[in-house]
Order: sequence, then structure tokens, then C-alpha cells
Amino acid sequence: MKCRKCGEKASVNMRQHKLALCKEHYLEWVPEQTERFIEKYEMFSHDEKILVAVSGGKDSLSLWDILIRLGYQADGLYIGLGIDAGINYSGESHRLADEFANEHNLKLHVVDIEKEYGQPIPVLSEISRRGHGKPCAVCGLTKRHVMNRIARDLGYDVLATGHNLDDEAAVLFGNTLSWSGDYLLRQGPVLPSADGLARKVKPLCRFYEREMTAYALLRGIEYIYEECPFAEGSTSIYYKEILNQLENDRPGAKLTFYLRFLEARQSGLFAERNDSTLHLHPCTNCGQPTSAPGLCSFCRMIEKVADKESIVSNL
Ligand code: Q46
Ligand code: ZN
Ligand code: ZN
Repeated sequence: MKCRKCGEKASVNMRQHKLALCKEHYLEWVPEQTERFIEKYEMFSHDEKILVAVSGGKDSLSLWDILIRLGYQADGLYIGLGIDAGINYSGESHRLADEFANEHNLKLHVVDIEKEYGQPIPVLSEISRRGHGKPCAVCGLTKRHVMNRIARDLGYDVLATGHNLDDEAAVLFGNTLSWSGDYLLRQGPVLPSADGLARKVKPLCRFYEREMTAYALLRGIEYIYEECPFAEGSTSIYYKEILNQLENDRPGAKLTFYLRFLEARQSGLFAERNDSTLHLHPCTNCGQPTSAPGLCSFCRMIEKVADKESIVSNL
């Protein structure tokens, strides 16, 4: 297989795009495409300050790398979840995020959940009894809360995450199976800012996961190979496997599924259900918007944990 641009031996063959490229041209193609998506979906401009949520994995580190190569002002945010699970998952991912920032002379904000909220994610999850024995519900809630808080408090215009096409197609598949109108309405490359909430963007949403792996490897980015141990057996991994089977038989199916959805959404297919975002109230504790008056779900969770801990310590 030869590179379409220079005729040298190709390093990456993308059947779904009928495109093969050598290392040099692949490493040019990825940022060029990203810039196209940023412009097409009006994600942000070169004057805006971007906060990249960095997990230490290939997608978020590659995203940070690409944005910097494109000349954007992008700082990182690492959230220490306190997940060890026998492989020092959080410790190792923090080390890699730090290393990347130091190597490229970039600013990385670090929020350690245990230091800020008294307990690491698995313990917060256990005490609050949310999420049927898995910490993912509490983890997702906490990450969303912290990302918003840091973006708002430190004056970032936009929050960027490294979700790739495989992630987005899996979420879309799940929401479509249950026809979750509100979720479908809100799923897209850009979630506009609302009162107290930063704009959220996903510049890598049109890249296949394997394209991002190829980018990270060819760029020599050191990232954590292991997935979070709690991801094992999750529904989203199951959906990804199903979509991979489909993609195997019909190259491009995953991308078509996602892009046709975006077109349908654009044409107003889900517009009538747009009422859930209208009635937001600021949380009485943290000020972030919430659907019911009073405390937001995150503050309620923390309050519950604090109550239980004080009961235990008073015994
Ligand atoms: S939610 Fe669950 Fe992830 Fe949090 S506990 Fe791990 S798998 S990191 S995306
Ligand atoms: Zn080439
Ligand atoms: Zn709150």
C-alpha cells in the first residue's frame, strides 16, 4: 500500500476513507482534519482560551498535542480520581499527563478528588450508594462538576474533551436503542454554554479510535495503555464491539451512522423535545445550573457522603 500524497510506503491504511498515508503525511492529515472540524462545527477561535480535559490516555493527550500544533491556546486539566485497582491507574495516568505537559512546556491544572472532597472516587461511590456497585456514575458526575468549575473559575471559554468517533457512536447507539430524545438532542460536537456552564466541544469526534491510536504512536506520545479497570464489562464497551462488527463488514458504517445523525439533528428531528434545558436553577451551594431548585446532584452526593461519615465518626 502506498501513500496517496507521496507514493512512499504507507503507514496507515484507512479503508473507510479509501485513503492510505505515510507517517509524515498522516501526521499532517490529522491536524488538518481537526482544524476542518473545529471550523465546520464552530467550536472555538484562535482568540479563545481552551481547557483540555486530560486523562493520560491516547485521545486526550493527542487532542492537546494537535491543538498546540495548530497554534491554539490550550491548557490541560487532570482530575485525580484515586483509582488504583492494583495497577496504580490514577498514579500512572497522572505521571503521563505531567510528563507530557513538562515536555511541551504547557500548563496543567490538577484537581485531586480525595484532597478536595475527602475521599477517592471508589469510596465516594460506595458511601453514596449511587450506581449499582460501580463507581462510574459518581465518577462521571464528579468529572463533569469539576471540569465546569475549573473552566468557570479560571475563565476558560471552552472545555475540550478527547471523545472519538467510537465513543460517540457507542453513546448514540445506546441513546437510539432507547430513543432517549433529550440525550439525542444534546449529543453533538458542540454543547453551547448555558448559565454557569462552559461550552463543551469534541474536536476528535470524527476520528476512528484506531486513527487516534495511530496518531499517538506515530507522534511518540507516551500514554496509558490500560483502560480504567472499572470500564470492563460496561455497556459502552459492548456497544463498541457490536459497532466494530458492523464496521468490519461495512467499512465506514460507524461514521455514516454518526454523521447522518448529526444531519438529522441539524434539520430539527429532535427539536420538539427541547424543553429540559429551559428550567435551570443555580445550585444553592456551588452555583452550577441544576434542573430542580436547591442543591445540584453533585452537591447532594457530597452532602450525603458527609452525613454518613459524621454518623460513623460519632458512633
Ligand atoms: S467513569 Fe468509570 Fe470511566 Fe470513571 S470509574 Fe473509570 S470507567 S474513569 S470513563
Ligand atoms: Zn506520504
Ligand atoms: Zn452544586
